[in-house]
Amino acid sequence: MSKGSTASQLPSQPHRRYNALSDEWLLVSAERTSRPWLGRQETPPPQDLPAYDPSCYLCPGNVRANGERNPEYDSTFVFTNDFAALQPDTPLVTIEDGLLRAKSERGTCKVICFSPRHDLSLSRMNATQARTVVDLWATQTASLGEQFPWVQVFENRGAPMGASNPHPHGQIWAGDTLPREAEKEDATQCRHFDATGHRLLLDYAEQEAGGVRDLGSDDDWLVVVPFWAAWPFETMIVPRRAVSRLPDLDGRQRSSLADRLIGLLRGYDELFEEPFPYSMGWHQAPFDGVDRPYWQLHAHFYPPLLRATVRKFMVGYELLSEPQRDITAEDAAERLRSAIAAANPRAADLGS
Ligand code: H2U
Ligand code: ZN
Repeated sequence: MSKGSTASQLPSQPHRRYNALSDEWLLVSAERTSRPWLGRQETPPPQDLPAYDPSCYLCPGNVRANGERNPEYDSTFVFTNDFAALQPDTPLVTIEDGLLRAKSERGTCKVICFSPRHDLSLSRMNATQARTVVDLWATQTASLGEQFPWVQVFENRGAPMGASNPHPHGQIWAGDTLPREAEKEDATQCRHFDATGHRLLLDYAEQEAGGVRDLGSDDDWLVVVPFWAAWPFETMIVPRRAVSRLPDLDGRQRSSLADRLIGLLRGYDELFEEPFPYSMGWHQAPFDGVDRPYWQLHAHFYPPLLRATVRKFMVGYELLSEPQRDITAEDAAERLRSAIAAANPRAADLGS
């Protein structure tokens, strides 16, 4: 079967798709975007940020909410979140009372500043600067993985995704237990490996590369709108060789990741001609000492916008039944490919 034929067989009428990574189904009902919208309008974020903002709690030399002063850092800067959701010394308590079960959780939360420049979002970085962020993700993962089984690297960008500040930054939360999303992906990847001897996401990359949802993959990385995407412009980045965790990436993979990343993010910013909000993050094999040959590193990007000023609300049906999307993954991929080409004019593909 040729690449893309699966998509062309799909009905334009409502249908459901299977998410092989989360073992969940979602509803695809395209053509709903033309319906009238009198609801909430998103306000475009400010475009002209200063290189330094005296009121920003992440800029070098400024004072944070807890009274501590940031160093005059000139590359990246990491600190323990002043309002951490997880603490390393939480007393261990377990409650088992019939159906009421609870258990304390230990961990830590870091804030990671990508650059001293208040205005230098990942999408505006050059490849060398973006590579610095990739290396930061990897070194922080390695050190937190020595202490905690689960390391969650992520970035919230833009007010619609709850980012508190436009200064380029992400977070890392590390904890003692595999959280819900990790458990789902652990189970599906394990099952696929047991059944086929292959990593699920490497088989998936093989099936998607060069196809209708491909956004400009190279030899090292698949960049794709997943077949099962739930958010309108959701994407995934997956290494095309077996890699379990960020610190395992070699120099070449890191540099090409930096290229793919900025290419994709520039495309996102181009799509609605404004800084594009998203939550992104890396899923990587747990650091719990268990042999998990089936685990493949990958990043998810979950942008909330359907149109420039209209966000996709995951509400009634989505909360109560299952996620539903309004444009097909193939349409989203086509629009993103055009935006990526327009934003990276000298590149034949992503970010080069
Ligand atoms: P978000 O923009 O993704 O919310 O991340 C910013 C984090 O920075 C947030 O979790 C922390 C908040 O708790 N923070 C500090 O640790 N110190 C501060 O002075 C303000 C914000
Ligand atoms: Zn700042």
